[in-house]
Amino acid sequence: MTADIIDLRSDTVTLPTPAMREAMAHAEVGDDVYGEDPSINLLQKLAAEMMGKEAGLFVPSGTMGNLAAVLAHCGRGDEAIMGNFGHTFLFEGGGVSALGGVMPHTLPNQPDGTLVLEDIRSAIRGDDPHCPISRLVILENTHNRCGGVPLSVEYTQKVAGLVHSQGLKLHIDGARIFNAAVALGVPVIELVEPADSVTFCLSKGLSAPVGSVLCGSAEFIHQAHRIRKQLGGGMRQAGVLAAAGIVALQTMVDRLAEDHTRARRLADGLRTIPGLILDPAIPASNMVFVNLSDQVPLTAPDVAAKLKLLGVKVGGAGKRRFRLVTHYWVDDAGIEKTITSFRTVMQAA
Ligand code: TLP
Repeated sequence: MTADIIDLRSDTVTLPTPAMREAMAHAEVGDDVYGEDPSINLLQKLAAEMMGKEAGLFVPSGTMGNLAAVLAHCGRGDEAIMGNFGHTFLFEGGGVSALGGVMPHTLPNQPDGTLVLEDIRSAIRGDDPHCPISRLVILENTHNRCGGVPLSVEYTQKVAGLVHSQGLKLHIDGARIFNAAVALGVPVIELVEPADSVTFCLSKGLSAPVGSVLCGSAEFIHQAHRIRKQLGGGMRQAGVLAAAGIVALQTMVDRLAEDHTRARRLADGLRTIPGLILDPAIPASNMVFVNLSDQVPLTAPDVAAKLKLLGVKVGGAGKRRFRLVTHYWVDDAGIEKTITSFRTVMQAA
């Protein structure tokens, strides 16, 4: 990423840090399908310890982590309860249905990313041969589409209590669980303790080039490991990737607070520009959502194209809505440049 291009489309655009490249160059590797890649084994151990789970499984993407989790928890025809704005429902290619025959049962996500407990209770089916079997509930933390909001420990515990009392399992799509922990000021282990499984991503705010880790009980991970092989995710000498993931976990977690501070600064600046309407809540983590007011004669893609000419890339989230995500490769000057560029484009509109 060159410093003159400010890329706020996502934290997935982050490049590996120099320390990661160094670790990758010297990574000890082996055939991971035989369980012989020391770097992957170390990453999985470290990840499991950080999540307070028995075991971890390195997967190429968050999508595969969530898919392997759903397939490990559910059988064909079973139902997984999830938010209608959840990433698994909206943005994972329908994989749970296409590859697992699992039925998504969507419930309305509230603006704070939660599912209403009563909605979950009513969605869980009784023992009736007419109905699919309710097997799993999925929460997303932080919740991407709901503004990057974190879900609290208390809420997660309540959902887990309900879910477990009915014999279901709880999976957390924790692609950005470290952002949630940092935003809430709580240990990540507490956020995921109530869940049976969690996927978290190394390749978003933590800046590793590739990969996510799925964590859960040893038995669950044994099953997920088989499923990863079925999905074509057995990666051989992928320790070169895991080595970057280890650096990510060891050095990149605490600094996420800087991204959150910059997201607030960005929101404060954009709020002052006529024609832009910011979501009322202060950004809770690293995402800023911006709408164009009805008076602006341009669409979001028009504005994004003009910003790009000024060296600022923003993500579309609808015809009149953008998503801007702060990360390691956007510094204070990048935030100021983004605000100035938006002002220039909006003044000319
Ligand atoms: N999210 C991407 C896009 O797919 C939208 C982004 O730019 O934010 N869970 C959550 C909550 C995610 O936001 C994402 C990626 C994933 C899972 C999937 O991760 P990958 O891209 O590694 O498959």
